[in-house]
Amino acid sequence: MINSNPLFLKALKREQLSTPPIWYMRQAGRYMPEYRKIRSKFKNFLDMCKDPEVCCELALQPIEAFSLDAAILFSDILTIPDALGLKVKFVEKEGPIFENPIKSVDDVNNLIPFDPEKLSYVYKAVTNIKNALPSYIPLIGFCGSPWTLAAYSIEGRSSKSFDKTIKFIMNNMDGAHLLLSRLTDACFLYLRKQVQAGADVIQIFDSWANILDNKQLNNLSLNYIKSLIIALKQDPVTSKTPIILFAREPSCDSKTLIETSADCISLYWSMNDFDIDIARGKTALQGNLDPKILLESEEVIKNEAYKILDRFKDFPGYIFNLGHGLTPDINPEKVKYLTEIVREF
Ligand code: 1CP
Repeated sequence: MINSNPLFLKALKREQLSTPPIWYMRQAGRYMPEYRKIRSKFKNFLDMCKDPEVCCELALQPIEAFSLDAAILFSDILTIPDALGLKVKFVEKEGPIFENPIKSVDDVNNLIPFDPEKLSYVYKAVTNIKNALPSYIPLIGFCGSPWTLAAYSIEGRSSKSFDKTIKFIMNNMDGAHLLLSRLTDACFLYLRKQVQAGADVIQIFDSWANILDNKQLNNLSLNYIKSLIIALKQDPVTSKTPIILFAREPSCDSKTLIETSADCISLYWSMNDFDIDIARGKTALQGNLDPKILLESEEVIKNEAYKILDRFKDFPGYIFNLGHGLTPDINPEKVKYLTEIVREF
C-alpha cells in the first residue's frame, strides 16, 4: 500500500510516534559484502560515485537488506571540492588525497566559480534512486558543512587534528572566511539541485566540528550552516524540505545547534542527558547509539538500544540512528538484529 506520509517525514515534523523510523549514517558501505563486491570493480572511489547507476544500486542495498525507513544518496561530501578543481582522489588505506589543496589566500581568490552542472552525475543518481525506491521510503540528499569541506580542502587529506588547517586559519582569517562563504554558496546550489532531482530531506554533515573550540565552532562553522539553512528555507524549491544537522562531538550545547534552525539535530553519543532534555520538542532528534556497541554481543546491543529508546520514548519527533556512521568492522547481522529489536520495542 502506498503510504503518502512516511514515518520518517512524520518524525521530522515532530509527531509523537509509537515506533521510531530507523536509518543509519553510512548505511551503505564497506561493512556490507554486496558493497565490497561492486567497490572492487573501481580503483578510485570517486569514479564509482560518478556512475549514477552504480550509486542507485548501492543506495538500495541497505534498504533491501534491513527494510530501513529512509534511503540516503550514495555519493560523498568531497564532490564539491573536486568540482572546484582541487582534484580529489581516494587512495587505499589513506583516504582522500587532494592534488591541489588550498595553500594560500591567493588559492582561495583564484578558485574557479562553483558550477553546479559539474555535479550532474550526483543529481542523476538522486533521480535514479528516487525512481527505484518505493514511494513510502524518503530519500536523503546531503552535503558536508562549509567548515568540514574547508578543512579537507586546506589539509589536502584526512587528519586527526587538522594542524595545517588550524594554522592556515590563524594566519589568514579573512581568507578562511572567504573560502567558507564560497563553500556555503556552493552547498546551497548543490542541495537545491538535489531537491529538484528528487531528494525529500537534506542532511548537513559537520564531521569535523570536533576540532574547533566553542568560539571557533560558532565563528567558522555554525554561522555558515545558519546562512545555508536560511538560504534553503527562503528558496521556493527547498523551503519545505526538512533539514537534519549532524555535528560530530561539538563543543557547544544542544541549544546552540537548535539555533541554526535545522528541523532535526543528529546527536553524537557523548551528548549529555541534560542537553538532550533541553532539546525535547524544539526540534526532531536523531541518534545516538555509539556504533562501537554493534561490535558487542546481542545482549549488550539490546541493552544499550533499549536505554536510548527509553530515554526518547516521550520525545515528539524521534528518529533511531547511531551517533556517527557504521564502520567497516561491523557485522551486517548485528545491524539486522538492532533494526529488529528497535521495531519490537
Ligand atoms: O573505499 C571505499 O569503499 C570508500 C568508503 C566510503 C564510502 C562508502 C567513502 C570514502 N565515502 C563513502 C560514502 C559516503 N560518504 C556516504 C554515502 C553512504 C551512506 O551514508 O550510506 C556519505 C553520506 C558520505 C559522507 C562523508 N564522506 C562524510 C560525512 C559522514 C561522516 O561519516 O562523518 C565524510 C567525512 C566523508 C569523507 C570520506 N569519504 C570517504 C572517506 C574515507 C572519507 C574520509 C573520512 C575521514 O576523514 O576520516
